[in-house]
Amino acid sequence: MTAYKFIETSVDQQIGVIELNRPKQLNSLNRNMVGEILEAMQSFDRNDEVRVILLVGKGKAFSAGADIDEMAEADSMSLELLNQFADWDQIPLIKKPVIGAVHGFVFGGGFELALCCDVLLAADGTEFSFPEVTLGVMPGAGGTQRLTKLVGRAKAIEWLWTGERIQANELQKHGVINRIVSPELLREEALRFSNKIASMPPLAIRMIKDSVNKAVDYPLYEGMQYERKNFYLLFSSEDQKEGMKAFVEKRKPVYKGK
Ligand code: CO8
Repeated sequence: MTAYKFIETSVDQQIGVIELNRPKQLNSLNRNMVGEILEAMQSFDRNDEVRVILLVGKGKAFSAGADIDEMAEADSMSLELLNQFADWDQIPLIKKPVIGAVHGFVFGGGFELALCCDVLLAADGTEFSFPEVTLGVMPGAGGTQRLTKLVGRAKAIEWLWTGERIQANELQKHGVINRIVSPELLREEALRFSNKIASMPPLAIRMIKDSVNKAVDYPLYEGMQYERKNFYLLFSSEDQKEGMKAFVEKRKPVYKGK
C-alpha cells in the first residue's frame, strides 16, 4: 500500500477506503492532499481486488474546505500556471462507484469533493456550507455547477450568496444526500452499503454510472443513444451470461467482473 502524507488507505474486503487524515486542520484540503486523493482513487480504480471506493474523513469533520493558509497569498496567474484544478477535474473520471460518508463539517472544497461522490451518506447533524463568499471568493471546483444542477437555481444561489450552513436533512430533501445515519453507525452503514454495491456485477455497475453521468449533461435523445450502446456492450460480458443463466437455473449468480 502506498504511503501517503495526508490520507490513509486500506482495503476492507472489496472496498477501497480513503480516509482524509489531516484532522487537526479539520481535513482542509491542500494541493498535495487533493493529489493524493486522486492518486489513491486512480490506484483503486485499477485494482482488481477493489470494487467500490469509500471516502471518509478522520476526526471531527469530513473537511472544512480548501486550505485557506495555502490560498491566502495566491494570485490569479500563479493559480493558472499551477493548473490548480487539474487533479479535481480527474476525480469524476473514476469509473468505479465512489461512495462518500461525511460527518461534522462539509464546507467549501470539502462540499465540492462530497459532490463528486456517486452516493452520499451523512451522519445526523452534519453541516454543509459554501462559505467562500465570506472570504471574498467563490467555489472553484464545481460547486456552483454541481449544486445548481442538483437543487435548482433558487436554492443554489441563496446558499452560495449567503454561505449559510445547510443541515443534512435539508440537503436530503433536495436530493443531494442519499441517507442520513446516526454518527456512531456512519462507517458501518457506509461499509454495508458499499458491500451491497460490491456484490453486484461490476461491469453493469460501471456502465450504469457512465450512463447516469451522461444523463446530467446530455439532451434526452443523445443520452438514450448512449445508454443503448452501454446496454448492448454488457451483452458481451461473461457476467450477463452468468446472471441470466443463474436466474433460469434458480441459483445465486457468481459475478467476476468480466
Ligand atoms: N483551511 C485551513 N485551516 C483550517 C480550515 C481551512 N479551510 N478550516 C479549519 N482550519 C483550521 C483552523 O485554522 C484551526 O487551526 P488551529 O488549531 O491551528 O488554529 C483548526 O483547523 C480547527 O479549526 P477551528 O478552531 O476553527 O474549529 P471550530 O470547530 O471552531 O470551527 C469551522 C470549525 C466552522 C469549520 C471553522 O474552522 C471554519 O470556518 N473554517 C473555514 C471554513 C471555510 O471557510 N472553508 C472554505 C475554504 S475556501 C474553499 O474551500 C474554496 C474551494 C476552492 C476549490 C478547492 C481548491 C483546493
